[in-house]
Amino acid sequence: MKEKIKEIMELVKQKLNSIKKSAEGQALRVEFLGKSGKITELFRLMKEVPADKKQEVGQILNNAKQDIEELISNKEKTLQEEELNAELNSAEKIDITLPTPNCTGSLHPRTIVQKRIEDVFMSMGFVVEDGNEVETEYNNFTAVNVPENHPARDMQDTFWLDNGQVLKTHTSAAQNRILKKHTLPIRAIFPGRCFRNEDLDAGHENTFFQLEGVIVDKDVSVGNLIYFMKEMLSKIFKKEVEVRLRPGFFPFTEPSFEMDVRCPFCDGKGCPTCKQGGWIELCPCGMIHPQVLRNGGIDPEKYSGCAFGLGLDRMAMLTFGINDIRELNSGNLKLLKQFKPEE
Ligand code: FA5
Repeated sequence: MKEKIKEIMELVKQKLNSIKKSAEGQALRVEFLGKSGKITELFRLMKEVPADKKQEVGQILNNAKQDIEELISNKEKTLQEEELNAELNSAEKIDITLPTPNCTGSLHPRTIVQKRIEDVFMSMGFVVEDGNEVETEYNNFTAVNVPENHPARDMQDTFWLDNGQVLKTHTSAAQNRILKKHTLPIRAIFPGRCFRNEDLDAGHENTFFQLEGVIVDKDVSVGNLIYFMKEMLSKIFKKEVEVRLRPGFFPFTEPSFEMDVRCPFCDGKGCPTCKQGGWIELCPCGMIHPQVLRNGGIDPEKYSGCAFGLGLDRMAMLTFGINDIRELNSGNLKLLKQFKPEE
């Protein structure tokens, strides 16, 4: 047996001397140590070794196995280093300092607008929060005063999961969590992806984005709401803007409004963007309903709040003159990469 092992070790060394690539090491491992390898075969012969020699022979075989593994691994390591050096010195070098020719990515127009709006609100002391895309029925509907069987649920038909949760239909779904999470007073905005089972057209997608804001403090009034919205819009459109409120309806605000902005593109004279009407319908909003405050653990006798839900796609379309919302989700790079953050 000892002779046999000596022969095998010689063979291993010879074969190792002749290999030129690190990948060839594995074939040798199989040849000598694999299931039908030469050393494995010897282990099978152990049953023929007399009992008093078994321990000694077993030890020799195990040592041989370890030595072969070590020889192969060392050779592989040496060859790998040589291969790496050869690659680094080859003519095929990649110069990572070279500028990439016209293939850098760009921000999506909606992301550009979202970042701009976030910056303005952060400068006014708002925190930016995140919301879930999959929500509980409670957060999406019940917590914001839309109980089961309320007709307002029909206005926001959505996609239900087997476990009873929903793809959130509006960013208002995060209101309850945010009211509970923050200590008063609260100034928070929370952008997010929303989903509705909609008939699609140039203004409606089944997947779209909103940016919601809530302000809760002592004596918050409609005046605060108008102030913050005017500030934000003036900074976004880079000019003083005029807004107006029309009555609206949402179960989670009382009173509820639709906020319009005097068309910043024609100063209200009438143009294709405002469909000649001089005003652009922009943002539903209102004073947070006392029950919604109560659901969020806030005493409506002591505190009041206002909230708004801006359509981010709509803002992006207005800002960049895109006239069909479906372009925003189209993945049409020719269109999408035209827009720059500093525009
Ligand atoms: C709401 O979703 C309310 N949660 C907004 C709100 C928040 C009101 C806080 C009061 C207080 P509404 O369904 O109108 O409201 O949607 C708000 C905005 O989201 C719309 O003005 C529109 O810009 C955008 N939006 C709604 N549905 C779609 C859609 N299918 N595709 C694209 N944008 C949409």
